[in-house]
Amino acid sequence: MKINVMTDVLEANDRIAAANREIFNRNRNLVVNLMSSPGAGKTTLLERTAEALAGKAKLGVITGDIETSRDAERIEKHNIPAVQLTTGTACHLDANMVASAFPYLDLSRIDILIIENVGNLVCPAEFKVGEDCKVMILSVTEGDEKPLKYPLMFRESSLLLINKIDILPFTNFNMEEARANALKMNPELEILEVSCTTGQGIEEWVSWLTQCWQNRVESLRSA
Ligand SMILES: Nc1nc2c(ncn2[C@@H]2O[C@H](COP(=O)(O)OP(=O)(O)OP(=O)(O)O)[C@@H](O)[C@H]2O)c(=O)[nH]1
Ligand SMILES: [Mg+2]
Repeated sequence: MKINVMTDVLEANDRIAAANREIFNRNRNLVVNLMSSPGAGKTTLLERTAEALAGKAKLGVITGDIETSRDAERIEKHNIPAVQLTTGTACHLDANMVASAFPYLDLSRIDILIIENVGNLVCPAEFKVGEDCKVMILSVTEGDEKPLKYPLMFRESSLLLINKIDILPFTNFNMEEARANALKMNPELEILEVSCTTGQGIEEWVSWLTQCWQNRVESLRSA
């Protein structure tokens, strides 16, 4: 007898993700699963997003790390509710881990919930958590060939943010090559170039996000 453990694990995860989805629907949340390799700039993007959305939409964050609550503490400084999930050894968040944050967040008071996944370019893309969409960050220090080597995350994402463009001149990152490689993996992928340090491109990212939120509100209204 042959048991496909990975298929069973993903099916079990999908059932919990569907239950999360119902909770997000009831609370009218837009939910974004934010993924990247370690250090690409997820938390810094959330800090810039918190500043840009202040007074416009209510942001909430669930953030996953192997250890420490440093990321949640950084986000809370911007007066955003944030729950830190520490996974111990797990290299991604799954639907059950995300559900374990619900008792600590008032979802009814959140418009846009961003789930910062564990820094890892592979496993987070495999596990649905009940999100509306996946957004990923690739920073210019990681190499323009990464879409070819780690295709799944690029395939699963709706938007790619190419971050740290302020230091582009000091790297051998070829922007055209990176864009072409990413689109080869996913022709539908939207791409924005940003710098979370200088703020370049953040306005475009925030208008992408608020458009998604408006679409979500509209579709819930007509459901
Ligand atoms: N030069 C430059 N540095 C950046 C930019 N965005 C983030 N950083 C720096 O990159 C480092 C990592 O940023 P984080 O936001 O902690 O990255 P992260 O993806 O949340 O990291 P993990 O949660 O550990 O996976 C920090 O030192 C940031 O200041 C950027 O646009 N330009
Ligand atoms: Mg982080």
